Amino acid sequence: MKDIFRVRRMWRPRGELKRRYDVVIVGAGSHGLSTAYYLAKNHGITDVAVLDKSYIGSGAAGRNTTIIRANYRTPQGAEFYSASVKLYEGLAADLDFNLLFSQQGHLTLAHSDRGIITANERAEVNRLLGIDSRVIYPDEIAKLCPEMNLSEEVTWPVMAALYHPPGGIIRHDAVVWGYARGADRGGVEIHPYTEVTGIERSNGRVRGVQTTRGDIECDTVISCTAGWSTLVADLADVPLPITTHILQAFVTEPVKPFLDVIIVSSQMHIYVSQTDRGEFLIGAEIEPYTTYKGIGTFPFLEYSAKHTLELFPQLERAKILRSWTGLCDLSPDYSPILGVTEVDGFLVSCGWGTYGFKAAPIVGTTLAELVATKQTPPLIAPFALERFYKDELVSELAAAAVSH
Ligand code: PYC
Repeated sequence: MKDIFRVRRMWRPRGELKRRYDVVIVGAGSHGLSTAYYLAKNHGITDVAVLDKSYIGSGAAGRNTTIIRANYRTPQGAEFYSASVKLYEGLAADLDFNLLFSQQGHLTLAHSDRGIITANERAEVNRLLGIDSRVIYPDEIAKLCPEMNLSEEVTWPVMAALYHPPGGIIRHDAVVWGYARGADRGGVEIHPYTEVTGIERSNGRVRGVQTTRGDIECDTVISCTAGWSTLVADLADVPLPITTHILQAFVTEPVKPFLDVIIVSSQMHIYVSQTDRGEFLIGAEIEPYTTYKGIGTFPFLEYSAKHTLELFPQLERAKILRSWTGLCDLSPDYSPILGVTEVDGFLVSCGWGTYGFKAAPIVGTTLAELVATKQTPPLIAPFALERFYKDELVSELAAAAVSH
């Protein structure tokens, strides 16, 4: 065949499943694929299969709102997400893949005295860790975002904001495809449409998994399944303190670019950014009820649009193009659960709520290190499952982009 007709594939087509791998990763989203990528790249561990019950990036990775930031409230959270932002900054070069990362800055609005106190607390924690965050007031906010309505004639006038310059947005599908391509080139096998239906154990340790395409032996199983994490952990009889909720978001039709910062208001339960295609991407808090049903609701569209219009009345005539929901697995302290469980060889990355996508690179590097060295890296030690038994919670409630 002539070369011009030979299309270079992003990754190899799914082949036969082997009967044994060193590591099986459940979930071909941003966490599963980044873990596979760093296992191969950083540790030379390539006898790895990534399994997914659906297509690559079909879960939370394909349904998020692409915000990357490190302005968390706890020192443990801020340090962890800061390491992730740094990895994201070099990721396009590392993967040799354009990820359209735009570090345009992130503003968390404060509309009350209490909001200003929380913003100051977060800024203090961030700055002590070398993270660029500070509280700014309406004159500076107006310079950063002249199009936003800063008048007093709104329900919640803007009094201040936590400004985090390194915050940004990135193309979520590019991140997933870049990691998938990198993992594939490193020798990892990716098997979409291969559902894990059981986790085999004996003497308290993992021996393999059952799948819809046959049984596999392995030494390590890593669950990176976001909203389905409790169901997968149940297969290993590991109870997780997690509830699953949906998060909804929508985009408008594309309009001329005029917003080049990310705007978040916990008080108004919205976050707003403008994508590289010109769409306004708008989301809200997670729904308070637990469900696995990805059905969008009209009340969500109505209140998010209403609140956004208070800040950006010029969007009054913009049409909603599409909306979506994603599953969020929520832990009691709003921090993730990462690392080992009581079943030897069964590791988890879960409990991310709405924070998961922004952690993908640091989850991948730290979990890969844990598998390779059998030692929990200090950066993720605070997020161990056992903290719920020892009452050592890491409360990130105040750092949710919107209350969740
Ligand atoms: O934590 O930045 C965030 C976020 C944005 C949307 C959902 N969570």
